[in-house]
Amino acid sequence: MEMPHNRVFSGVQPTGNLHLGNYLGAIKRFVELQQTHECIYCVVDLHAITVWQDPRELLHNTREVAAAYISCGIDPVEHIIFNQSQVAEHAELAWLFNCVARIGWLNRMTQFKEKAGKHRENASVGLFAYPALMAADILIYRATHVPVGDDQKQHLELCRDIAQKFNVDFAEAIAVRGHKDGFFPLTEPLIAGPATRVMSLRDGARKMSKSEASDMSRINLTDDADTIARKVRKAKTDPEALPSEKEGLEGRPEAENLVGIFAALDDLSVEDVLQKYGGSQFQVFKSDLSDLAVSKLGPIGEEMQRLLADPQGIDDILRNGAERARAIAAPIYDEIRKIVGFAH
Ligand code: AQP
Repeated sequence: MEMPHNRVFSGVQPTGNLHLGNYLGAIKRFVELQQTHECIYCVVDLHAITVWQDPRELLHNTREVAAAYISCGIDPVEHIIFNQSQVAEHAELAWLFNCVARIGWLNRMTQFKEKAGKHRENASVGLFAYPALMAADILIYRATHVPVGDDQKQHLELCRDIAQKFNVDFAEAIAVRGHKDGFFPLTEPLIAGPATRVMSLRDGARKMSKSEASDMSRINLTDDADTIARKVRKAKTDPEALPSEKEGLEGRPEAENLVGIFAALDDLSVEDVLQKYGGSQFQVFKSDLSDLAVSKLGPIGEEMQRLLADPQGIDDILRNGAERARAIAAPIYDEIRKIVGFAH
């Protein structure tokens, strides 16, 4: 069994309100990586239920993420799109990783602290164990690279810790079975570009997020042109003109966020954007940003609606993707059983 060299895995939760941050921080990068890597993109429904989901909405949201993947340019024939719960090996390996990961490691996860908030005792066990499932999602394919937004960096570090501990804990059995450099790769996070952390349009100190109560805080992939324009126009800014140099964005989180969004949408660097707009008032910049966002996101939203009109068609794509994902995961999990000493 060969260790893959360029296998990408990543996922998005079907929790509704897919937004510009999910697009620029994750899905747009997923699309680019198809040129150079073997890509497996998952709709992570097992992660979604770490917080209660209405079953009808979960099903719709799962199809919506799949539709977004395809509308943004992911090819479900050349690569793989599927939903996590259809490949049982994710959950099986997650259990094993629950026994490899240490409580102390999970206690340090800032996302759990933020999501559980003051009601920690009331949070689901799944929400706490989330990063072990995420490690299983990646390592059940022995994926080498994972494109994610900046908020997932800590979970990726934990994934590497779990892989390393497994490789050490079972070193002898791994070597006996002929794996020379450990069984799991130390997966590399791919976090790069001008929009790894897109911030709320209402507050430059908060991440743009699906669960934020105010819809004005984010641009949804399904927003129409008027809504996008209104949200950009109303985005919080400061009274100064835009600077010509990157350093001039320091201490101006809202300006920095909008410039980063512009750069990422137009495949430019922040420097390029500032060269063009340095000295301009926000009114001018926002008008161009709004046109740019509408021209990039409008066709995606329209294509999503078209695909969602045929839910059966999306389910077929997910089922086919799941079969192909399982064909990769099953032999890897068989090998893991042998390494660990499960009778088989
Ligand atoms: N604001 C963001 N900027 C850049 N990347 C982002 N991502 C999420 N928000 C931003 C990236 O999108 C991918 C999928 O995210 P997810 O669905 O797994 O969940 P999340 O990170 O919890 O997304 P939200 O929108 O922030 O949801 P809530 O409100 O539930 O917390 C990931 O690669 C993520 O980094």
